Amino acid sequence: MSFMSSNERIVKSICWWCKPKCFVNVHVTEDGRLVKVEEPPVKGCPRWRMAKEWFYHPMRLRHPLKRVGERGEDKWKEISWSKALDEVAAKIKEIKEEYGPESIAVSHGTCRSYEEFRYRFLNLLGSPNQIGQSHICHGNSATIALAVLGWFPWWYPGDTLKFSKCIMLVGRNPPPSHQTIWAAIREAKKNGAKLIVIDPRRSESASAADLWLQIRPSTDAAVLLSIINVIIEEELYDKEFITKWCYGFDKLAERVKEYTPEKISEIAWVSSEKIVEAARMFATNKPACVLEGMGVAHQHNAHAAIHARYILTAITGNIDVRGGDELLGPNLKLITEHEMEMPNVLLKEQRLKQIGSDRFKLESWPGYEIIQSAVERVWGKRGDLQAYTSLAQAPLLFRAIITGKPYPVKALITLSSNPMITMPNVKLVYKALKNLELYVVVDYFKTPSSLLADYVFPAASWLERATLYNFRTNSPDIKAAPAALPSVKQDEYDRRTDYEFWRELAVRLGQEEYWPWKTIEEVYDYRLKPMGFSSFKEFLEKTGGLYVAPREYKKYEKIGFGTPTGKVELYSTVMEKLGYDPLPSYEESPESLYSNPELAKEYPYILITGGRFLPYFHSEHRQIKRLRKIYPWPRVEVNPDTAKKIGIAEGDWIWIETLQGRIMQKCRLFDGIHSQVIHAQHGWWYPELPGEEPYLHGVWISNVNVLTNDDPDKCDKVLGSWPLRGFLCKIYKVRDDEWNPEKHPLPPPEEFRKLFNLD
Ligand SMILES: Nc1nc2c(c(=O)[nH]1)N[C@H]1C(S)=C(S)[C@@H](COP(=O)(O)OP(=O)(O)OC[C@H]3O[C@@H](n4cnc5c(=O)[nH]c(N)nc54)[C@H](O)[C@@H]3O)O[C@H]1N2
Ligand SMILES: Nc1nc2c(c(=O)[nH]1)N[C@H]1C(S)=C(S)[C@@H](COP(=O)(O)OP(=O)(O)OC[C@H]3O[C@@H](n4cnc5c(=O)[nH]c(N)nc54)[C@H](O)[C@@H]3O)O[C@H]1N2
Ligand code: SF4
Ligand SMILES: [Mo]
Repeated sequence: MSFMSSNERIVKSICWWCKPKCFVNVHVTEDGRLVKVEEPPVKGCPRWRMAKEWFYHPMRLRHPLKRVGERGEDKWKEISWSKALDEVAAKIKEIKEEYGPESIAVSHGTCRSYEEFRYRFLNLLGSPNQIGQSHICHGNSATIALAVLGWFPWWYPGDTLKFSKCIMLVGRNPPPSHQTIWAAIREAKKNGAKLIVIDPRRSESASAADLWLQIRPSTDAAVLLSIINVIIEEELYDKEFITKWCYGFDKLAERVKEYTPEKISEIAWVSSEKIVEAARMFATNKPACVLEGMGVAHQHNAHAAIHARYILTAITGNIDVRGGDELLGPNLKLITEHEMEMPNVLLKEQRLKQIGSDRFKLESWPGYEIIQSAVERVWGKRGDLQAYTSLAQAPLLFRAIITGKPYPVKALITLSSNPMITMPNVKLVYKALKNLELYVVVDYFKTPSSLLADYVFPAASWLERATLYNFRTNSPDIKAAPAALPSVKQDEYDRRTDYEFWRELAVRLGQEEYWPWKTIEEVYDYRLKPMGFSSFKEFLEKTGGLYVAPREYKKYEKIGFGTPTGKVELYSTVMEKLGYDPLPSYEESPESLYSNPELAKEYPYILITGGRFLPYFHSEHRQIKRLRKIYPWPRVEVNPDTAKKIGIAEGDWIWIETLQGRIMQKCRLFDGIHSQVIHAQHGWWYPELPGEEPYLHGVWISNVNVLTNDDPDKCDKVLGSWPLRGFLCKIYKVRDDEWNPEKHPLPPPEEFRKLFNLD
């Protein structure tokens, strides 16, 4: 902390507006007002300039709110924190007594809050029911990695990626999604690295690639298994590593025999030459790594594609080497985020009740117990958070809220999550949220989800709270920063950290002895003590907020792998034990041109959703005028030949329709997409439209999750993750006599309902 002028100081803070979590300098006046956020060291960040507008925005929540009208009427009264928490705690107690603790659930979004306290709260309460985005956002990758490698190779941009000689991006596009990773890839490329991109679109990454495989969506498992087939056929694998450290190579070799490039070429719409070229390029340039992203994680068959991706780096000898899949291991002295979750306090009988864990067993309690005990045996501590490796399945939980089966779920707390936009099948989510006895939201802003809540709590943002981040326990490193601004400002706002929210609720529910620390800084004092720091403050002073542990490679030569066999499990004994196929295989999507030709007659295009774009982050920042000026409306990418055939042009509003419903976005002609593939953006709502029903700040108009199908039968059968990409749709023009978001006035309620098929 250094002083700039007499009434301004600079605090080195950690920005959580998106994934790189950059250190940024925040300028603050002495009386606690934000002056500005300085430009971060990351090129191309579009958000830092919006800091002041964001922080002082009129839709930013200032005080806790209690609903006074019906759900969805957008009528509220301000209430104090203590009164609101007393009332919420009393209601939770009542629900717990009547229906059991499992009837109380929590939902999370992408990891940008204190992830560790949700399960601490739930485990102590006795509920196994946390749902969230980690099921589809790297949590599925982390779970498979822990199962087959015994640790999750955290894609750590700066210090490993730049040493790679071959980088394969599978369904991942870092230029808009993760700028620091892209900077490292560019550095590696400058040093001669090859870049292979597997993506149905000519993304920014594909444009820069040495080799681009433009595949049919959701065929990644087939393509990766075919690449493995070539590597084995041509004996390009690392024989020594496989003999010493891999389990099940012979069975794998047998399995991939049928995945010949010729056969897969037909399935995946990519030439066999390119499959062979990718295999050779990957296996002969070392070290090599794979970064898989949401193009893979959001498929119906995600587990197989992700498993194949880890097999690929393993058989080429790229595990725990610099520039490959580096296994960092835990910080053995710090009290980790995972330890803070207290998974062991939940009784066995409660674990068994986790919704979906009898059906989707890998990323829920049954898998967690087998996977993490092997990890702990070898590394001395467990890996990635329980909130990423043991979850209730969201689509089944929402159904339980509606039907009461397998048992009633009556209360939901969503903290740092906006399910009305980011969960699949939002019409069902809407029905579920309305059916709750208690719905609590903790957020920075008013959102469509918060409109359905009984209580809305204003969260202190990253600018108003201290951070100590241990990479979800996947790394020994630590990133930390103090709060830059006060979270409470008399007569202006009264926000609390997410930690204080959980603690205050927990204390009211009799968990006081487990939450002895009043503030998040006190928690950090406690967690850092075993590392020899007397306090969080001392840690910041001595390290400047960044602790990087010394690196050591090929640690398996000393300790083995954290799997049941102690080896890399090409053939997964964990999956076998849980009753699944231990090897990956390709399965056609249940809703595709080939599996459902009848449906394809009416819905002839393949829809992919949610490819990242700047300047937005998921559903956030649509309130920020500075950003809306740059990017006012949602875009759907359509091949020019397709557009011509249908009679639509650049900039037209078009309807996108699936079996679930229809929405409208603006057409962007793009010749980098196949003529049968459509790519629609996600995260769109219109904060400027009214909050009351049926408008709900425009949640039904352009929100792509109106279209996604969360039918549990269509979810990944091992992980329970839901498909957000690769299903059938049709598109057609919004007629000139129909309304669109650029037209005024807004249609009256009944007309609006009709237009968007709202019952
Ligand atoms: N169709 C489709 N759907 C998708 C995706 C897709 O590609 N296609 N992507 C999926 C993926 S990978 C993800 S991760 C999810 C993201 O899903 P979410 O995490 O739900 O989305 P966000 O809009 O980032 O954030 C939700 C809310 O959290 C609030 N918030 C942010 N930080 C904090 C905090 O620290 N504390 C509190 N209390 N609130 C906070 C924000 O104001 C915002 O309202 O979306 C998923 N949904
Ligand atoms: N600007 C911005 N940055 C973000 C976010 C954001 O919302 N906005 N969200 C953050 C979060 S939570 C996440 S998870 C990351 C995700 O970041 P990434 O993992 O990079 O994911 P996406 O950009 O969603 O998708 C990557 C690519 O997958 C392709 N794709 C679609 N279907 C398929 C398929 O079937 N196979 C293959 N191989 N590719 C396919 C898309 O064309 C797209 O180019 O981004 C993070 N960064
Ligand atoms: S918005 Fe993202 S890229 Fe920009 S400073 Fe924050 S974390 Fe870094
Ligand atoms: Mo994500």
